[in-house]
Amino acid sequence: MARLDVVETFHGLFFPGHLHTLDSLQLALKFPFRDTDIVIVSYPKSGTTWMQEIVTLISSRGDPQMSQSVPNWTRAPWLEHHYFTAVLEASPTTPRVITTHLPHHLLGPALQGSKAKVIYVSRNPKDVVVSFYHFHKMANFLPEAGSFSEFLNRFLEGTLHYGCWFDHIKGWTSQKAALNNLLHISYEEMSMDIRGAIKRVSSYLQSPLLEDEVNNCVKHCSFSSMKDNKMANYMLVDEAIMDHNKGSFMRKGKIGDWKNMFTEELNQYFERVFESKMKDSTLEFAWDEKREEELMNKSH
Ligand code: PPS
Repeated sequence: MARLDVVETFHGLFFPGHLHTLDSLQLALKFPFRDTDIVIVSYPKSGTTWMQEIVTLISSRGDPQMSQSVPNWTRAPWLEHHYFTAVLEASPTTPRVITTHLPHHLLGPALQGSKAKVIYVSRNPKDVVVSFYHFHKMANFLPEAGSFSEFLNRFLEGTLHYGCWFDHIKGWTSQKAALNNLLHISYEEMSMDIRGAIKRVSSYLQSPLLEDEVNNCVKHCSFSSMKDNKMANYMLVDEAIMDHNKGSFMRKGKIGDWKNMFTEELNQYFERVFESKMKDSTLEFAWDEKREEELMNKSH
């Protein structure tokens, strides 16, 4: 299934046809979740692969055997991808670990009433848009990125593939969703204190770990370990689909890289849109400017 130039439009959002069909998207909305399922939810480029690695490592008590022998899309498949049903049937993980980029207004109803454990991963949207921009350059199933300012404009309008970042984070972290078994953790928290983040996730998943096991999780989910892990770094994906000469999936793994791409003017524009779109939100962000310097210094 190549369909590299196909775009699926579903409920007004665009999805790459290489990974999605209208059928696979429809099926996702009707998925019968089990109370034992672990669901990793994120807007693209927010730390999804990192959380897949963390959850895999927690489930195997720090033993990297699974995370180093099974690709991330098999051990934690995306609910909305066309291969999902086949992969899940042969799933090597118990409990099942399911990943999704779908917004809450689409997936919320399927989760309603389920006790599935949702882990929502967010990231500073300025770093998200920069990471997404670079990813568009290497992923041949995504549209041309264009210039960074054009791309940023599309991000802020919510017209990029997978939809609007603002709707995504507000939808999933709204009080209604929060009551429904949801752990919200940010990329910045993971960067600043990975040990604490692993403990938070393991305690949420009711899989307490011994100190040595936490140490092993920390070691195997580091940026450098994952960059070398073919089961997480996407090097298994054919050149025709991801052009590894044009960039790496495991690109920088840093906080604050947006400062290398945003001009002062773009930053002011971003801040204006952010303020207006988030004015109805009470979320507090770990990427608050006050803490950013500290986070950047601590990040590898
Ligand atoms: S995707 O395509 O939506 O699944 O992408 P996603 O995994 O959400 O995000 C990719 C970015 O996460 C970075 N990453 C990490 N950073 C720090 N430590 C670890 N272990 C790690 N694993 C993945 C990855 O490098 C991408 O960010 P950028 O800023 O592009 O480097």
